[in-house]
Amino acid sequence: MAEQTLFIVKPDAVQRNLIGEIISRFEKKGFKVMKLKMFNFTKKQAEEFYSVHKSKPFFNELVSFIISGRIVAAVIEGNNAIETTRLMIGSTKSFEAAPGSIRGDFGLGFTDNIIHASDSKQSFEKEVKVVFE
Ligand code: FUP
Repeated sequence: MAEQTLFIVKPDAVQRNLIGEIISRFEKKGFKVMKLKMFNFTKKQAEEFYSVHKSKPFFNELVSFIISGRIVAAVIEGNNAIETTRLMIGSTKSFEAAPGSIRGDFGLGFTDNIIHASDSKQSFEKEVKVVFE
């Protein structure tokens, strides 16, 4: 069943010229790129985007990082998009992420962990509004 999800190439990956490499993985897997945008989050947008983490001790660090440079957001579509994309990005701590996953292949960071992807339909719907509307 065709489903959509959203991912963000984070500032560390944009800085390291990994935009094409990352988008390419999703295209090769079979997903269609439906929306694509390069921009900087305002602080307000970033706080809204990450509002589920508002009470967490790492919230300020997370917001500072995501606004620290340009990012690329994409909406992609394909079978089982949300779950499959989460598998493709790998676990949150890049230094623990499985080789073969995006985080596992390209980074060692935790806050600076290359890529974000929606973790549920509810997150996708909220995130797509913050980024594209
Ligand atoms: P993920 O969905 O894999 O991006 O991970 P989480 O939703 O658990 O966390 C969101 C972001 O917060 C992650 F990209 C990394 C960052 N984070 C920290 O910087 N410190 C923490 O202790 C936990 C998460």
